[in-house]
Amino acid sequence: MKKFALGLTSLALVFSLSTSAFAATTTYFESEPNNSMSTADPFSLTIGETLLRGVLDPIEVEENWDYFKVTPNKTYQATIKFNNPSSLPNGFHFKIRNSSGQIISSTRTSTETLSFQFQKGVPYYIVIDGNSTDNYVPYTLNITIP
Ligand SMILES: [Ca+2]
Ligand SMILES: [Ca+2]
Repeated sequence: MKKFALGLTSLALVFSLSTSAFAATTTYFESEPNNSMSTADPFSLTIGETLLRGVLDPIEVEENWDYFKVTPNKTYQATIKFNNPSSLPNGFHFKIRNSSGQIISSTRTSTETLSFQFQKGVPYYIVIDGNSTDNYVPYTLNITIP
């Protein structure tokens, strides 16, 4: 009987580990044109991982920004970083703008992680900025909410 109870406990442990390994991941892909607040690609936030994926075009092809927009349905504390920082050019970074267009937070390098609190019901714009990217640069921005 004691053996049986032990077996159940380790089974429960395995189950909870595998459950957390499959925590919600939602991916949103950009849709061009998205070079301004009015053409931003909408996304939602939830507990787990939210991925924003796109390609930053060379500066000579179009305006060199990708805008994403979110209006959270809850207040969330999040960490935000690029998934593939080493493959991004120097100076590749992102900003968070409010609905007036003001920059309220930003990174300066591709490897920086931002800690940010999204307030419920407030619109935010996340802007991917390649500085002076002269090549097509695919990126994944990872927003993690524990
Ligand atoms: Ca793009
Ligand atoms: Ca764009």
